[in-house]
Amino acid sequence: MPNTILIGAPIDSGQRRPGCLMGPSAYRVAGIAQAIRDLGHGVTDWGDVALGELPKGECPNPAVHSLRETLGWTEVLADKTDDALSQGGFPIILGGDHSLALGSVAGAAAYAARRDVPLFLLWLDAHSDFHTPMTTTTGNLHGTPVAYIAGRDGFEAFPPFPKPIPADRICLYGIRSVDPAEHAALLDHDIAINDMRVLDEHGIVAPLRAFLNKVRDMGGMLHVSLDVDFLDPSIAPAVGTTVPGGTTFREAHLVMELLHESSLVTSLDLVELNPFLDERGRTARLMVDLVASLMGRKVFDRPTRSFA
Ligand code: NNH
Ligand code: MN
Ligand code: MN
Ligand code: MN
Repeated sequence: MPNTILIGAPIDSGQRRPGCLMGPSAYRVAGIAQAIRDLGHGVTDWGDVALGELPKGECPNPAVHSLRETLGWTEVLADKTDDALSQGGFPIILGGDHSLALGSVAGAAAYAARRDVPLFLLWLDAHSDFHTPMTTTTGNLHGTPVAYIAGRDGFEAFPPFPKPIPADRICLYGIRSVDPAEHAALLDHDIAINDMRVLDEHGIVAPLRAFLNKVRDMGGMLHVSLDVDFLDPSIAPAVGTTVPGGTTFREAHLVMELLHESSLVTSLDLVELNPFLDERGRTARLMVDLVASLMGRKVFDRPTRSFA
């Protein structure tokens, strides 16, 4: 397992409720580095990324806010994520709202493109985040990264996405809130949409296995973006956009264990944690425990457990 590199991304600007910028501190207080070390992995904490001078940029949609901050974060996080991968590391980006994925996935895509390896994306989220800056009605850019990553038009203010991920290499998982404009656009793309209807019928394992098998067959890299609202609000209250009917404690751990057994995950975002909304740190601790499952923590370590 490569050395883990923690990258703090204290970002609030992709939405309107203050608090996500405390996310990186909450993960550190909840013991993320030690939890990973306890599993025998090396950990280096690069600290929190700072914004430099803001790039210029304009968007014709007047609803969009904080565009220049978002552009600034996108550039700097793309660079850091690419750097971490180029050093042979396993980057974990500690958010921060989901707009950080505009940068982290761009960085992973730039790295993958240079090495000529196909990049896949697993989006664990209640939301599809498939707006463009032109279609968003809230103006919150945390609702746009999947569209940027898939190469949709409307991101003219942003750096061109290094090598857009083809729709059939993107898997949305846990979806239960899609806006009309996103819905229409998703019908035009071949993205795997594992909404809760699909997961209720097929279970949490089969659709994920099918996607992971595809990643393996193509020798791909896999970026996982974990939004706190993927989880049911009853177990993860510290998020601004709670949606009922999310994954349970056990389902979420099972997803992480399958990801671990696959050995395919090459970078990870932890996003949308708002510690101001938490109850005695329980959401931050749950997210750290999920990371531990993804990195190999088990109750009982069976000597041979092949990933079929
Ligand atoms: N679709 C809504 C919007 O664009 C909500 C997005 N909120 C999220 N995404 N938390 O994960 O504003
Ligand atoms: Mn660099
Ligand atoms: Mn999201
Ligand atoms: Mn969400």
